[in-house]
Amino acid sequence: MKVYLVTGGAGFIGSNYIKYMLKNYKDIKIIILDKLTYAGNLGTIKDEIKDPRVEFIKGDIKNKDLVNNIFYRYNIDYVVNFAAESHVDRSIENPQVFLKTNVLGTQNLLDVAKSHWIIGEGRDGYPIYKEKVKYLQVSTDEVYGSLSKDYDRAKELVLDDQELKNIVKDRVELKTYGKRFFTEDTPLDPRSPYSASKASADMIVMAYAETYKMPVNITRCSNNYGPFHFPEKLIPLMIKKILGGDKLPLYGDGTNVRDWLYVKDHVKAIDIVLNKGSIGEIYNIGGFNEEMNINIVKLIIDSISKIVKEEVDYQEILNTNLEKINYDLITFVKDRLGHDHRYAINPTKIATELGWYPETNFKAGIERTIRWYLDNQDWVKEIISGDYCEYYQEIY
Ligand code: NAD
Ligand code: TDX
Repeated sequence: MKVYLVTGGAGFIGSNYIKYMLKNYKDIKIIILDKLTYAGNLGTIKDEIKDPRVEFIKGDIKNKDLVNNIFYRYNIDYVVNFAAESHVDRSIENPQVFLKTNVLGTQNLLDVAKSHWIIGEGRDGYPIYKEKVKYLQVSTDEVYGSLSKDYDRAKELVLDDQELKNIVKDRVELKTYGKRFFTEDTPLDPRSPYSASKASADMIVMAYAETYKMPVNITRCSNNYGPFHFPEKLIPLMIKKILGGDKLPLYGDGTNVRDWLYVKDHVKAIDIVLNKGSIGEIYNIGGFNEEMNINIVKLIIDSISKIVKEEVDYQEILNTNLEKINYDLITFVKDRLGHDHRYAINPTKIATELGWYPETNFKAGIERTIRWYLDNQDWVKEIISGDYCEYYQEIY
């Protein structure tokens, strides 16, 4: 039986990963380590923590003694590190906690895992590790920096339409805003304190792979959306504000582009990389599903109006009149400092080497997500109490 240490498991993607794993594997043990910051919520994993296959431990990934005790007690085979400060706007306000958690936390996990997994020393002087152990760092496309119309660097792949189609094989619709994409070889060029902290963490992971030959993988995924997404991020924030009849703040002119992937497609990819990924390799994860922020917000407005018009029970949730849910709610506000223009992932490597493909069409995924938020208003109310409210009072 494999024992997984899943850090940040009470957050958005970590919780979706745990749900996926419990559904798809019978004989596993999952130890969740989460500090329960403003972004972590036990309500998100309330059923999972009752499962006999799961142990929940509240704590910090930077705490060496705690992580050491977890390794002694549970004999961990896999570490999947989701724990992070994850919101770009917060990193602009307060960078230090990003460096502490994202960089030093990662280094602490690597150090403890290394000390428990080494079983000897080879003739070449490098450590020998227990068989079938692995550390997986969950990273982001933001480490590659920003793509824009005048952006021209040699290592980004240029793909034509047929090549794009060969990769997604008609499973989902394609939407791109340029021919240039990040590959695993694109040089790191982070531009926000958040992405700089994630890039630093990636470099530390690769340093442990090179220096100590530690068995690691890094995954770099594009923007996720789906259930349990904290309502400070674009999609859940807009859903929440529309239901409340509030103005919808779009940064700058709303033309920045993100590549969106349904969270369930992401967690499946992580499972595949952990099982099949070659040691020491980095895998980009994304779905060729780019969209401008303004179009996303319009799509959410249209979808909510349609669903609520057709299913009258949902009208009780609204704090506004149905007729007021329209594009007039959109308000252009001051741009994010250093706002990256476009992210676009090329997932050829994970598709061709490991057989992973995006499966969820964007419109269907957005509708599913909206319905989830409509059906889970108690979760939204619970998670937005506390620190989150104070932060938003300061900003808006
Ligand atoms: P999230 O903010 O929803 O969750 C982060 C979780 O980590 C929370 O449960 C929080 O309590 C926990 N945490 C924070 N600091 C901790 C610490 N010091 N010790 C222990 N636990 C701590 O984030 P998310 O959106 O689920 O992102 C998970 C990971 O995926 C992050 O590493 C992020 O960089 C990466 N990522 C996110 C996206 C995205 O679109 N959300 C895309 C690509 C990569
Ligand atoms: O109110 C808003 N208005 C707005 O125009 C918010 C919150 C965002 N935006 C814009 C900024 C971005 O161009 O929408 C886009 C998406 O913003 P976020 O949801 O904050 O995501 P992003 O900054 O792209 O980062 C996300 O994807 C990559 C995650 O938060 C990261 O953790 C992940 O690594």
